[in-house]
Amino acid sequence: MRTELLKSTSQIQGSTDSNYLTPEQIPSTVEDVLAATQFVDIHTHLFAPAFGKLGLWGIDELLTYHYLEAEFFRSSDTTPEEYWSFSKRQQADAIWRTLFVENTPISEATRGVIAVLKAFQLQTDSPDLDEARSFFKAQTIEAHIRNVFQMSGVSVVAMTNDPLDPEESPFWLKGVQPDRQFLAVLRLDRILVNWSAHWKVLAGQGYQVDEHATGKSAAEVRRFLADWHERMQPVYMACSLPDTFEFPKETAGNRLLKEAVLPACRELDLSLSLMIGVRKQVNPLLRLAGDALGRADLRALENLCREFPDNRFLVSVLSRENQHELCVYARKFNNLMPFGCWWFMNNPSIVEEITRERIEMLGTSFIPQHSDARVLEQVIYKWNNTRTTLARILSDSYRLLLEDGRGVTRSDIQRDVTRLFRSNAEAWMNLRATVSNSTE
Ligand code: RAT
Ligand code: ZN
Repeated sequence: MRTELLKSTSQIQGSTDSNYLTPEQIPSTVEDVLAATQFVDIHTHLFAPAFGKLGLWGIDELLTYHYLEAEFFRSSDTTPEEYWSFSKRQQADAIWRTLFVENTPISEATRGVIAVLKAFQLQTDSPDLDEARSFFKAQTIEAHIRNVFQMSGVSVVAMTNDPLDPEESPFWLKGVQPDRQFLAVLRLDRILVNWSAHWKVLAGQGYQVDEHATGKSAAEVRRFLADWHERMQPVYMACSLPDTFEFPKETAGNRLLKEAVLPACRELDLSLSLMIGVRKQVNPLLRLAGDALGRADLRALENLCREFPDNRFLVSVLSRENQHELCVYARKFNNLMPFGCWWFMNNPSIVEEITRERIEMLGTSFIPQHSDARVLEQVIYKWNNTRTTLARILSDSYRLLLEDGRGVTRSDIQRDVTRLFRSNAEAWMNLRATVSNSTE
């Protein structure tokens, strides 16, 4: 049956390429191409070595990832108050004991730690963390980064850089050399979502802004963005928004979005990334692990895409229920680029569902994944999992195409994988220009 299909494929006019793969060759070719292609990671919370201690890595950081902290409280009697009073090392020990020794680590986040230990040939069932700690202690950060990037098949990552973060901004103000592997992203949550708590910081820096973002405020925020653009050379601007986000609506954040951020993005030729659907601090006791999600009304996105055709929007949505609408909007607006399976969506079963839907509705015109890594070594398991899931999905897509009557070559697969995992991101981050600038 399959051979018959293949024969009929080669009889189609223009389909006589002898390089067409047989149905049996497709899965292994897809796997090979995915393994050999260097990916661009469009959203992480990693930092270049120049940012010193802000860059998290090693076993204690891996174990105290907030995804694991949330799981820890489900299986331990330790209260959040007690947990936060522990040292980082004690926290990591408690999480290891609870989630990895007393329970089997079968959740996505726990399996991730196991996969990282395995990647470095460390014991995965040890009762304590001694071996892992001494392994990581022996690494020097630059060489370790090179190794980790190579193991994860990632060539470049985008950071998340908040100019109003009191720990981060001093590095920028002092001057940081551009790093070809860690690209800056100007993050605007404090300005667009929490203006009332942060306008005074801008005012304190000499920008003439006021609490309600009236008068000169928008022009002054534009000046602030231009100054930070100069300092950071970001590859895009970004903001995470609540599920209640509405546009248009008369708020300080929306005024600054419309009159400062969107014009600045147009002028500087930068995309704006909107990550929509977070419900911050539904359980503040859990700190970073205390955020949840809500279904958003994506008409706000529709309005933005239509009203600002000269802006480009990179968009990820946190609610599973919003994923289908996002694909529909991407079909309507080519200034909208869906990216990644964000946070609570980044589990293989949901990634599979979302990605199949996106391929069916958008072909290769989207960015399937970002890692959102906060701890360096996480890129190893996150990208490995993405490759595994994508291999299955792409193989199925090519098999269906073959059954419909069109053969597939290795170079077709290479072109598609490159577009999905590199060139869409490169185009929306103006990456070629940035990389060549930083090497000049
Ligand atoms: O996935 C995460 O680690 C979240 O805590 C958020 O940081 C989210 O990814 C974001 O960028 O807001
Ligand atoms: Zn993030």
